[in-house]
Amino acid sequence: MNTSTRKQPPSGEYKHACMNLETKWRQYWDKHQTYAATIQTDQPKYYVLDMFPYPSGEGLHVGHPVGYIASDIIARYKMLTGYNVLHPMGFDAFGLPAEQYAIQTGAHPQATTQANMAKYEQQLRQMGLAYDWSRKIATCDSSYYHWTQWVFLALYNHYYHTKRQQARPIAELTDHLKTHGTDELHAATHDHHDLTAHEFNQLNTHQREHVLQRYRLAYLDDALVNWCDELATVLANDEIKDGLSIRGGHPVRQTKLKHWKLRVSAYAPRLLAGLDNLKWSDALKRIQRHWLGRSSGMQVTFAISAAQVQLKIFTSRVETIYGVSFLVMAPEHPLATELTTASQLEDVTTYLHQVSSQSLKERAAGTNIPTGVFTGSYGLHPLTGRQLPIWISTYVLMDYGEGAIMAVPADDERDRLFAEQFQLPILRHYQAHTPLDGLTPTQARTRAQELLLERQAGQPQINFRLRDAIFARQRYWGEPIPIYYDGKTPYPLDPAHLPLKLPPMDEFTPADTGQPPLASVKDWTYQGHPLDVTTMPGYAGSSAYYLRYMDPHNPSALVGAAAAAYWQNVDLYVGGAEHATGHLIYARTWNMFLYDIGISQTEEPFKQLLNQGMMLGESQYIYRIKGSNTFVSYGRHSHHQTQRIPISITLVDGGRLNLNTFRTWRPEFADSTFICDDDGHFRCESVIEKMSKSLFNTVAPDAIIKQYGADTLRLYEMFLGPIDQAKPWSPAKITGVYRFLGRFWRLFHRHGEFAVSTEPPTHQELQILHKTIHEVRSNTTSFHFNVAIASLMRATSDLGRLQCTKAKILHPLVLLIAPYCPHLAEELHEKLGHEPSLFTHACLPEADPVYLSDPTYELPVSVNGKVKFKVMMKQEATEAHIKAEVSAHPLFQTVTTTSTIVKWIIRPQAIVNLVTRAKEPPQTS
Ligand code: ANZ
Repeated sequence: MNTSTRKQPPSGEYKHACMNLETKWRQYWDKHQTYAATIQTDQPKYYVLDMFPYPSGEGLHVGHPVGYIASDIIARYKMLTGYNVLHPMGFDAFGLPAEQYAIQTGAHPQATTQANMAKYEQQLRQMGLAYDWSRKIATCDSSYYHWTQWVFLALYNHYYHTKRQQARPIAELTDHLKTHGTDELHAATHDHHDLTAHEFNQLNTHQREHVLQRYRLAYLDDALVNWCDELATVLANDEIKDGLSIRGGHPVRQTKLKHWKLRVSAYAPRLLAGLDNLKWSDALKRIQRHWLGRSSGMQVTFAISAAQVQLKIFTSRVETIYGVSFLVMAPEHPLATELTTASQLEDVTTYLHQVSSQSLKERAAGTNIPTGVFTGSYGLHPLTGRQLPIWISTYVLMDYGEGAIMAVPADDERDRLFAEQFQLPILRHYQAHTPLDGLTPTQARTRAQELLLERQAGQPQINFRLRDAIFARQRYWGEPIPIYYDGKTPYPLDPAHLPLKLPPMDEFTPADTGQPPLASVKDWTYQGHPLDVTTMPGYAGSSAYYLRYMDPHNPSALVGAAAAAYWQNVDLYVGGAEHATGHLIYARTWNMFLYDIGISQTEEPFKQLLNQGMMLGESQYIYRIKGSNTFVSYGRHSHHQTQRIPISITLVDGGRLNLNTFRTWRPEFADSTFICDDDGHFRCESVIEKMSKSLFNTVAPDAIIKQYGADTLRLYEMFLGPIDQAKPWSPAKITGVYRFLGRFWRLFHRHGEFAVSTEPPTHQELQILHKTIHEVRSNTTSFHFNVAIASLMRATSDLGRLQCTKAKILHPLVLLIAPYCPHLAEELHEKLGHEPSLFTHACLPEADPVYLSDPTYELPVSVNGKVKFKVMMKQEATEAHIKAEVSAHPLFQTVTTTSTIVKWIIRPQAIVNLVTRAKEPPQTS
């Protein structure tokens, strides 16, 4: 290494320059709208999108930008490789936290959300992310939720045609009902009832609407929901864990409520098939497939001995049909009361009452010790005619299959437990003495299907586990639902009257009655009719936002035809893996629907998806003796007598607690006492885990940017490790990255002055450059950002060692680092005499294969162990070639004039050693 460079302070010059140049370039980009995207039909488009954040009060921590920096690198890389890039950002601004916060503090969600968005935007801007801020959207702006409401109305006005596998206008369905009734009706429904055309035509408007609700893609349904008293809202299954709300940990119970639902289940087959063509990770596809839960089996009909009705069940194991010994219905099954006999009425009523007040948790617990009640009725086995008692139990779920099962205790664990609990028969050898005797399970399945089909007691059925999604929240801070009521019958608003604006309110603590806040708004009416009082759930605003970004200011459409035709869909979507199910299922469903009705141009919204790994923090815990204010140093504590408390990482230095600062951290710790180690120190327990405000282990990016600049933060976050893996934040390593940028900067400077030459580069310099171009390009497009950075680092040291100051090498290097460190790159690009912005005018260099694989190598030739000269050799040279080449070398002659070669030792690719003996001086006679 060049010693004069080494003597300089680690990053002196860059350190002085970086703050000013970063501000300068951010201002430049803003002023010149460098990242504003416009339709360029002669240029290929690239749409790169971040999952937009919910702007929480805490602001961003260093974990959040991992994804934003990754997508930014790709966006900039695409700009430099000829694409017209759309890279927008906005805010998912409706939601419960702002409302909860408002209830606690009195600060209005509108005000806190605005303030939080401003803070987020400022934080994002200072990272130098190439967003087209002119396209910013916030889901809580009425100009945006206008279109969320519009999609809702469109869903309301369509049904799903199961044969065409497409959404169709509800008017077509009405026509069909008027002329054919439900005959030959191929419409997805949650509640099928046969109806003749005559019957339908006899219905009044209200009754007809009641029928249509069974088919609309957005419909009202009276169904079981997870209700949380504390949050006064319905929660989705993925918002609950172990019977408690994930947010806040409040108890959740099941209750019946009429609310809006979206018929996402209708799209399940397409959601499944579509996965095959997406560039998503296998892990993510697996999660989605599991969530969709395709199950193929049979619907089997059991006649009821004493009633006119039949009981339908779903089984995926029809080959076990001879082992059926009883039937079980879910407590909510519509036939539950009908099938209950007089003598069982009391027991059944008690049971149904008991389970209706159970929480989900209690219900889940019931699967270990099953509960249930006999209805008194019997079903007839379609193949054996055997009488099968019909039971009711919570282990059968209403919203799967038919809400009823055939129990095969010999083959199904839950059925066995139930049979044992209630002493029901267990038919052990179900295959013996039946038409399935001696068949393999697959053959038995086919045979059982045939038998049931012959007797018209069964038909093949494909079930998806995916449920229709609840689309309502009993809360204030969300999009109002554009529906009004005439009596109990819902009617849609005229789309021309959208947006239906959220009325200003100051007091929205949920009433004990469970009535949503909007119920207490005076004049919450539409043309004299009361409006719906629920608001849309969190996922509403995020389900089509990628389309709105394409045309964010369009006053008359969600997205105009030209914009949708040009931008198509998202080429790369970057975000957290926690959205693997909810958001990605809803957004795909909305997009498929919008595709069906001609708004979206492609069936899938997100072609490629990158899940960034989580940034882990280092939390600190201390141990308090239970019921006291005395703390015990880590290691001296006993687990059962102490309580583990997370504390702020700012109170700890080198694993030791700063006792005085700790006492002032929280009023309740003011008079704490400490049992320290023998050396007088109080030790804390350090744990690497998720970075989160509640663990006080978050690190904000602001201070780091202030100290080192945004380019260092960007580079550091990408250099920490593979993008898709979780990694701990380790600030000690920032200085290494910072020093690298100092070295990079010094390639262009001598004694603090910009100094670059126009000399032509050497072969070796070109080799370094082109190898780096190749590595940075391929590792950037494959998201191996850390590897690409390592290549840039290697090139920097190699060129530094060669004291290369040549523009022909250094300018391409600037372009290579530009996606990663855009500020630094813009500055050097300008200093090299090029027009800014490099993201508008420059092109990423391409690797010239000539310099990539070096076809020749230098082979040292030694004489008696001492290297005398080197020959250029072809990689594939054989020993014979080598001998010939070496012998032809001019210096070989000097060897042979004075000595005789005794031995050739040839090691291709390594060395040639000549063993020689001095020549006898010529005999003079
Ligand atoms: C008989 C049988 C025998 C079953 C056996 C399983 C094993 P997958 O495959 O996940 O779709 N089932 C059907 N509807 C249900 C409901 N609403 N609540 C609870 N369980 C229900 O699961 C289908 C199987 O789950 C069905 O096949 C049914 O039990 C049960 F050895 O029928 B099986």
